[in-house]
Amino acid sequence: MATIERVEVLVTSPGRNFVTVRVTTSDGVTGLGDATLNGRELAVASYLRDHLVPLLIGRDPARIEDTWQYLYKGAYWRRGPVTMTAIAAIDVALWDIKGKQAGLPVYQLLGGRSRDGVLVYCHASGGSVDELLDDVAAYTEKGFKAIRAQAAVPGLSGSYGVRKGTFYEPASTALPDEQAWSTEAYLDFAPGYLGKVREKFGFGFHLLHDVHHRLTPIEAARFGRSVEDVRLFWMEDPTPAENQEAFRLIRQHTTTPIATGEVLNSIWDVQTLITEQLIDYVRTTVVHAGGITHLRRIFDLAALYHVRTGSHGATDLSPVTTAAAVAVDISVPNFGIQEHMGHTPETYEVFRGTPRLEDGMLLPSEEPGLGIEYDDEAAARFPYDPKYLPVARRLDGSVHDW
Ligand code: CS2
Ligand code: MG
Repeated sequence: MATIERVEVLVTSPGRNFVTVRVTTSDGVTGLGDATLNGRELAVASYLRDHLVPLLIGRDPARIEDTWQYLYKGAYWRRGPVTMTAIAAIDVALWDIKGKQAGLPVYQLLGGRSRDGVLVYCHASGGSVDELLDDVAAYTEKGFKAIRAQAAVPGLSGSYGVRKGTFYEPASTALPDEQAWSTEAYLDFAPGYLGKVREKFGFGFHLLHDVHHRLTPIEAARFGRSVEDVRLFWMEDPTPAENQEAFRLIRQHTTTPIATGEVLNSIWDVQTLITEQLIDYVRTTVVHAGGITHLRRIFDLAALYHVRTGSHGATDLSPVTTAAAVAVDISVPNFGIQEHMGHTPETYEVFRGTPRLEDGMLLPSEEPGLGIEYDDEAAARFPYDPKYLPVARRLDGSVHDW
């Protein structure tokens, strides 16, 4: 029986910071898992190096479920982004190994294809409404069938999601960038530009918007109501989700579909949201919600309540996560949509073999496992570079949800 012989924690920064786990078995098979937690990367790297690696050497790599329970229950201190990202990386690496040992792509181990491709959405943004409209035009020409729209609110440095250059990278400064925010200015401005997108381009594609946790429940209810004619595919993270019950108030006032979950890490963090049907899309990911093993549990619960999947897929989730996400997305019955921002050319120098994008759909690799190779030589060229996510401050100077 093969055993786990080596577990490496690889840190590199090709275009941005990534932490990757590589598990190697005694018969020379390797598996990769993403362990990147934006702005807190080294906390996960240490959790892995100092606490999980010693527990894995000599174990049977084939016992994925048992290893998951061993790491989750054995920690005593359960849940949370650092723990669940570390467990996720090991879990995904073991699925990669099982696929390679079986000579099958991971999606075949998860029950095979339930659809021909994975519908994705891209990010259109603009420092002005005109810039946003140009960006939407560019993405529709590229064949995208679903587009997220974000524009800068005049006078506010803290508008979320507005790209500078080719890629949107929120963690770009050596210390948190403190950005000015006004909910009033946003609520007065955002519904207007979303309406303009529909005016110019019609309803022939899905339109999404990320509120990014910035509103109180009643403000979110008002926002949802103010964009009902825009027929958004979803409004995302309308209010912080620590208090799941808060979504009841939003639900009472608007039929705009709601998506949340990218910062949530376990089935317990979304249980009320799903069982009370307070959301329409759950955005938990393989990398931050305990890997393929736990994410499927979340999605199975969601399926019982007609909640669809809408996994997070920003640039700070590595191509290993893209491949694992596509393996889950193409097989689960209640798939909704997958976020896909893409990565920088440097990132693809290190991570080879990312799923193919065709006509607004991601297609899984047919290679055994996840089909991603990690280039150590390339990775060595990009040393870790500490970066922080911004902090939003209201006009009175107080800290606000970023
Ligand atoms: C966002 C992300 O893509 C999204 O939906 O919410 O840009 C998010 O802010 C970053 O991934 C945080 O690291
Ligand atoms: Mg988001």
